[in-house]
Amino acid sequence: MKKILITGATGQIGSELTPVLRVRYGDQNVIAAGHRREPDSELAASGPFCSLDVRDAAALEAVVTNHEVDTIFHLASLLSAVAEDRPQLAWDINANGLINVLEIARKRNCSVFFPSSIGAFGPLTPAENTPQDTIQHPNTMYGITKLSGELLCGYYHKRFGVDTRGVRYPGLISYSTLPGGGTTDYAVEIFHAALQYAHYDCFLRADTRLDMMYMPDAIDAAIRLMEFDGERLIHRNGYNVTAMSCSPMDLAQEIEKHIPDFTIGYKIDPVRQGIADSWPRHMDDSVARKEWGWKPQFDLPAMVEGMIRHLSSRLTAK
Ligand code: AKB
Repeated sequence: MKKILITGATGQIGSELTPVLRVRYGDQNVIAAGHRREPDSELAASGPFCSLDVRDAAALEAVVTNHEVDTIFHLASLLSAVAEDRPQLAWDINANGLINVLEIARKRNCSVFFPSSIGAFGPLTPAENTPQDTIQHPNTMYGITKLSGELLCGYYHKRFGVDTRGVRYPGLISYSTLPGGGTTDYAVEIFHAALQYAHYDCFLRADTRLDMMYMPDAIDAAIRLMEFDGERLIHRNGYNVTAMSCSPMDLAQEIEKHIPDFTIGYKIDPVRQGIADSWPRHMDDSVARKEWGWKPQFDLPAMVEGMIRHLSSRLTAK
């Protein structure tokens, strides 16, 4: 990786991956691209930033060519709940955007990182210890675009030799950027509400257990996989990766250890509950551990401690 383009750089993963890659590869060698959302001042000031809609193949090609990009972290995507609300738009951004990225990667010999998701699984998937290779059959538009993405990345590698790689992320938890329109967003919102109001009304049932991961581990997974010797990768795309499996009730109990008067209530959103019920409860990520050394650093108590510490200092500084 010498010249890196990050699409969706202003989003939940991009806004944390960009600074880490800039430290590692040099500010000028990491081009952050975002659509509509204004970059925060740090992101725009610390290196090149461009406004880019991944559905615009010509604009994408111009950025890749002008900056001599050799690696693309393609993070631009609609999340599950918003994709269910606007399925045609989700297909356009998530699937057509990815095809544009893969095509330019084919032409310009770029490596591509594509984040799939637990959303690529569906109600027929074994929910406990979900194997790496298993029945998927997602029943949401988000899941359909993520599964198609895994397959397209595999196809471009086999057919055209494009160096595609990717993981299936669980719900991601971070203190610096709020997610937007996901089913696992509750796991971030709960911290903001706990620190500001000591109460949170959760849109998923108390016992809805899903895989989760603290953002530093998610960033580490992306970089570790992209820096790994490609010759030694067998699966390449759609690696199961997880760090913990917890429900809203588990998370609330852990938060209570830091904020004793914290309370949680439940106001179920049937759409997001339906999506969550179709996802695995806990993935088996042993293939990623074996093939490229994936190993998360943060379990539930360590993540909760980090979130409360960082978020409270941010809220106090405001
Ligand atoms: C979402 O909830 O849509 C995402 C995901 C699990 O892919 N966070």
